[in-house]
Amino acid sequence: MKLGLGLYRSLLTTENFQFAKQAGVSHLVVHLVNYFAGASPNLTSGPNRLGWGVTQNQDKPWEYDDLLAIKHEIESHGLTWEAIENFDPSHWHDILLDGPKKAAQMEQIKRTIQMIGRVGIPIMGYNFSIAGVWGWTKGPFGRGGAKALVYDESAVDITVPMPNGMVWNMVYDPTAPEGIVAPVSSDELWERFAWFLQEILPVAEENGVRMALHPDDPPTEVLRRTARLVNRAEKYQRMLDLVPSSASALEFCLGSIAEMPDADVYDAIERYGRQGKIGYVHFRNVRGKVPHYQEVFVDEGDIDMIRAVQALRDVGYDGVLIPDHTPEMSCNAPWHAGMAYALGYIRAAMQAVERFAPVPASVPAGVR
Ligand SMILES: [Mn+2]
Repeated sequence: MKLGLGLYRSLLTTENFQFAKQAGVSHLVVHLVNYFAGASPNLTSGPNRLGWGVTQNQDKPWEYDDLLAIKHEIESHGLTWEAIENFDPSHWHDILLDGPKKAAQMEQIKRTIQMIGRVGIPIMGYNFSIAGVWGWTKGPFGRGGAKALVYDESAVDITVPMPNGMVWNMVYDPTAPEGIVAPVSSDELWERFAWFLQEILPVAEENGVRMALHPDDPPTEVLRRTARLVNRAEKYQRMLDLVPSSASALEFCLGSIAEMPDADVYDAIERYGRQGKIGYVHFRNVRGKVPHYQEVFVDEGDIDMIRAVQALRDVGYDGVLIPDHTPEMSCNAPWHAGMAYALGYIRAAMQAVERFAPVPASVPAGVR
């Protein structure tokens, strides 16, 4: 298994590459979307029109030269670029919303996947979600007053619709006419998703890119009047069976899976790990499930993270683990301190499991 770190575009600096290397990281996951650009983030629910900010990249797809320059920069620090995380809402809003630009956006997404393959980035992480990540509150709710996220449906009206021009909790069209995004049923959402998979997976296969799907965060049935896709661990199987492909994989978020009612994280690792379908792992712990849970430090919470690492090892998983949404610690570098804490923990867990846990006889060959 490999230790990774997720970096936002604004964090792609020499200092942060050094920070990663110093923490024992070998692989990076990069977010290219400029969250919060040009807007203050909406960290609580409510009728805020901006969500995570405005993205106006409709006619600005990612470019080969940019990605190649980032790759060279990453590699010059002795690191490997494992995955891109998330499409820009500007690039695929009408694929999610079944809008008029759907076909044109699909063609561009295909060119983007071809380009990602040419650059040599093995995984494209994505989240096929209309409402996106929304409904939580950030505050000093963590251990010792660490800033962490709480999701509590008794405190938030999750039926508040999205304004026109928004998808995935970002604004792609600030000039959209007044109005709201129409409700979307589960059947409609799965139809749109099936079409997307049928279109993209052959291109991904051909270009050596794996498409890794993040589950719903939060894993409610419906959010802002739109259905959720993978809000139960077994729906990952539905997705894999819908359009079978070697390029179809999971951005396996331990935290989101633990938040699902009735989910068993270790069973899910076993089930999807045995199929070789775990693309990379979001390593995060949580206390509680929908409708009320709290994000916590990796060493507390409902998931026995050592057991999770052992379960990953037992299915022969050899991919990347990255910390996810780590609580922020009180100091001059709250994000870095939280990440360093989680990275140290994950590294220790991997070393302990490799040193002390017996290797099962049944590790399937060729599974990563
Ligand atoms: Mn996650």
